[in-house]
Amino acid sequence: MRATVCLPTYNELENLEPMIRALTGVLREGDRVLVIDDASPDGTGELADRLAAELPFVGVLHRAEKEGLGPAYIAGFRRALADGAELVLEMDCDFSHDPADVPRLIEACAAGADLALGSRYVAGGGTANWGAARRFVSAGGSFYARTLLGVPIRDLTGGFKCFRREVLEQIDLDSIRSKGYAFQIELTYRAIRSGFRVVEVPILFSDRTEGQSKMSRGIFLEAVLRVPALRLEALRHRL
Ligand SMILES: Nc1nc2c(ncn2[C@@H]2O[C@H](COP(=O)(O)OP(=O)(O)O)[C@@H](O)[C@H]2O)c(=O)[nH]1
Ligand SMILES: [Mg+2]
Repeated sequence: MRATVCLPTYNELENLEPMIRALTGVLREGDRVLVIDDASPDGTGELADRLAAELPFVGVLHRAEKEGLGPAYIAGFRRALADGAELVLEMDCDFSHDPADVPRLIEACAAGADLALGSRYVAGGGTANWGAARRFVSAGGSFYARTLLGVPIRDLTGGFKCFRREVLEQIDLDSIRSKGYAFQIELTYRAIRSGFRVVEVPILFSDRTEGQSKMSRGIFLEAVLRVPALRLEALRHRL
């Protein structure tokens, strides 16, 4: 199954080239990388174009402005599907997600999963160098979402995933408004509600060492509010 790794970037100048080089070592014949850059002021988009000119398996989608992770991924998914990808991956470009784990996500889908989630909160998974407070907030967020939505997924906010193309074809991507962590929760929830088989694959998540996080209070609040809204929407559908 041919896979496309979608790599959203905003000011990842230090990380992009090492990431593409690392992916070169793990991807198979026919797999692709799609960089989705929202006009990064630091020149990440131009670097992506140079890498794409050198490496035939790399493509670049340039977007006019920074709109958040959700819209960037949706644009990337559409491009990957149009290009014929059978598997579509999501991955951060800051090395929080280990490129060496990509084959394990692909294998989970090859073994029958419709959506494989890189998971910090199943046996064998975890976070490197996180203090107790941060672990509590992140695990608490997944607990909150899992409980309100009534789904058995331990890590709902992670952004390291592998979808079979059928999942993205089935979900109405136009209707997704979430931009930050809520986007991750919403996609997984919709996949489960559509009857797809979702599995969690343990991963070790590390903090970025280069560049800056784009996490904000707004992204956090969006997730807190979107979760009950998603549940209400699902209940209304059932009536
Ligand atoms: N294209 C695009 N990429 C983004 C945007 N916001 C974040 N990213 C990228 O998404 C990935 C995860 O973002 P990051 O800031 O590390 O989020 P965090 O891991 O939650 O702190 C990184 O590769 C970012 O460059 C955005 O608005 N547009
Ligand atoms: Mg990050």
